Parts: sequence; structure tokens; C-alpha cells
Amino acid sequence: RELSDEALRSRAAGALERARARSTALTAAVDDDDLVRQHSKLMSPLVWDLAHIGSQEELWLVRDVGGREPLRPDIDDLYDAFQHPRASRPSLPLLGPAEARAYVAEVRAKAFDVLERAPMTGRPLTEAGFAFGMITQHEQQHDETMLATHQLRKGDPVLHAPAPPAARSGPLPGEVFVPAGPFVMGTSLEPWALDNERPAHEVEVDAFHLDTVPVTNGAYVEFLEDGGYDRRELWSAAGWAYRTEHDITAPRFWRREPDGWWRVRFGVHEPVPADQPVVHVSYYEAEAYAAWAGKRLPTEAEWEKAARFDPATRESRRYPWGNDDPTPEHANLGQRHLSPAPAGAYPKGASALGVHQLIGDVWEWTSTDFAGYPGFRAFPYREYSEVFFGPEYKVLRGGSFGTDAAAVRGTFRNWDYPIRRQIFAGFRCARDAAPGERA
Ligand code: AVJ
Ligand code: FE
Repeated sequence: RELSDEALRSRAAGALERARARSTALTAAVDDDDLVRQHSKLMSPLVWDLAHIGSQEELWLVRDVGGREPLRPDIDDLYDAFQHPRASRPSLPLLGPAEARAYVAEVRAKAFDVLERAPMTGRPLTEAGFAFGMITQHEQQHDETMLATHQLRKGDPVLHAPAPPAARSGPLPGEVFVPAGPFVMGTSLEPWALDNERPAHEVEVDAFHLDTVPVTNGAYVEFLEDGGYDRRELWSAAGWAYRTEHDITAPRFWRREPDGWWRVRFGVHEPVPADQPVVHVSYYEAEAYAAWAGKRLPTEAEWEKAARFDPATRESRRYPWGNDDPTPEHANLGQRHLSPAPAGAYPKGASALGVHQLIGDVWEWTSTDFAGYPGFRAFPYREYSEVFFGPEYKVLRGGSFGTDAAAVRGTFRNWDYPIRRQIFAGFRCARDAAPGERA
């Protein structure tokens, strides 16, 4: 380990502060009525997310790491996501906006006190600051969830950010060839990696082709206008049932106007930009598009190999561009922009194999069911990932414009139901290489 305890503590403190600044901004952007309202049955009231962030921080950092007395044992149950499904949360006796703000501030003060004294080695929960990293990631994950709630909210725009950068790569090939062979998937070293990313293990991957960039709105409109949503043969049985039952005919938030496709994005009505990755599509729509294109979705292992494998060293890197933490030059992360950036906007973020925009912009659906890697051990609690393992969840990779850099990396695994569209999810396509095909 190269970092001193002091450096680890200050890294953790900075990460916690950045997360809190974001939570504060997302909940200050609307008035109190808006904070307690449920904007969609799919989501919690924003004030629930805020106090839940504090509650998890109290449980893990104040009580568990710090061994301190509980602040509010009476509200543990209200903010336990497993006891109350999202739809029922508005009817609970939740902390109001002012109480929730005071609560999270009080927890944070205690957590910082714990951090100042916590040993950074000797106990798995705090090794290299893990618990602080886990709680930072938890807050950032809920911040992304709150951002999705903002997207579902009706009314005038309240969030503002500069437009994403323009495309600046030269012309890119449509696909990248990934040669057959093993690579190391997952990690045993990344200090803040969560349980489901562990351990590192070798995986054999057949040769395949992967789209250089995520599928853009322009490409998606071609599928749509070619009758993609009405052609049964392009859809899986489950996908067709979903499409039919909910009368899905375009990505969520899109509307057909006489002059083309428009969308609502954080309260702004705008023509759908052809050059940006498509976002707000379900797994089933991604699957149907891929069939229409004569391709398929990548497996999770294919995605990670394309992102991390360096053919020169045969090693797996932390990020597509190498081992350095993300900067604004590498990827569209951290809600710096309120949309995906055009395809080709991040040439410095390309992987060693030449695949672009794997990290940032849109979460990418993969065809893999969420499961533990060989040797998986739930840590520190089964409810982070293990209880979700199984065929009902699909893995998503790479993070979106709304994901913070602290909450995504080359090994990071997200998961959701294949019907979900309110998340910032898009996709790219893959196809098998011909037998014996080489680059
Ligand atoms: C990893 C994004 C699927 O939001 O449901 C938040 C993260 N776990 N609180 C989710 C999480 C507990 C989780 N995802
Ligand atoms: Fe949570």
C-alpha cells in the first residue's frame, strides 16, 4: 500500500464531502412540497433518499466502525429499503425536509469524528478506508437515483449544466475486433471495489466484434422507423409481452412531433440529438434493436474485456484509458452535463483495443444475469448484492453522465430489471467473429 493513513483519511473525507455537496444540491433545487411528493411510483420521495443516505451512514460508520451510540434507532426501519418498497414510502411517517437535513448533518459530523480516529488497516471493514468508500458510493448511487427522480418530475427545469463536449475523434470504425483469449475479470486489489466485483479471476472469451461507440439516437430512430417496435420476430417472448402490455413505442421521454422526434430532458423540450447515445431504453428494447441490426448484446465478460484488456501487456487495467482516475477529458461522469455526450466526444477515454465511451454517458445493458463471480463472498452485508443474484436482473456496465467517478470503474457492476427505463441506460451491440477470424 502506497498511501499513508492520513492520505487515505483525507481521500475518504474529500469523497464524502463531494457526495454531500451533490445530495445537497439535488435536494435544494426544489421546494419542500416537491421533496416530500412522489414523482413516480418507481421512485422514492427525494426526502426519503436523503434521510436513507444518513441512515446507512449512521449504521455503518457511526455505529459499526465507530462503535458509537445510535442517534436515531427509532427510524432505522423507515429507511430500510427492504422493509418498504418505493411505492409505499410516501405514506410512511418520514422525517420532514428540515429534520432530514439536520439528521444527515448530525450523522456526518459524527462520521468525520470516527474517520479521524479510524485505523486504516487491521480490520477488513476499514482496510484502506473501505467502509468510508462504500458509504461514499452508496450516497453517490442514491444521488444518481435522485437525478432519475428529477428526470421523472414534471415542471420547469430546476437543474442546469453546460452542454456536453462535441465529438472530437476523427472518423471511427463502426466496430472493434476483440481477439479470442483469456483476460482477468474483476478485481482483488481495488480498495473500494464492492463485493460483487471480487475476486479477480481469469475468463476465456471467444473472438467478437463490439460497436466502437454506444448506439446513437440517430441509429435508434432508423430501427424505430423501420417498424422495429412492431416486428414480433425482433423481440424475445418476454420483451414482446412487455412491449405489448405497456404499449411501448419509443424510448421513455420521447414524443413524435410533425418535424421529428422530441424529448423532455430535465424539463427541457428539445429535438432528439442524433449524435448522442440513446438513453432511457429497457433491456428488451436494446435486445430488439440488436436483432434488427443483425447483432446481439455483449456479455458482461465481453464488455469488461473490451474495456480493460491491454493486448500489449495482456493485463487488465482499472479503466479503459489506463490506471489513472477519471478526469473530465476521459469520460462524461459526475453530472457535469445533463445528458450523454455525442459519440466520439472522448477520444482520450478510449480503451487499449480502441473502444470509446465505455465509461460515462450511458449505462450499458449486457446480456448477463447478475450473479457472483467464482469465489464470491458477501461483504459486508448480503443485502448489497447477494440477495439480487439470479435471472431476474441484468448487469449494466460503465456508468452514465449521472454517475460519479467515485461510483464506477472498469470492474463496477450495476444491475436492474430488464423492463427498467427511468435509469440512464443505453447499450452497444456485439457480434461473434467468424471461425478463425483475425483482426
Ligand atoms: C447498485 C444501483 C442497483 O440503487 O438499487 C443503493 C445501489 N444499494 N442502496 C440500487 C444501492 C443500496 C443499487 N444499485
Ligand atoms: Fe440505499
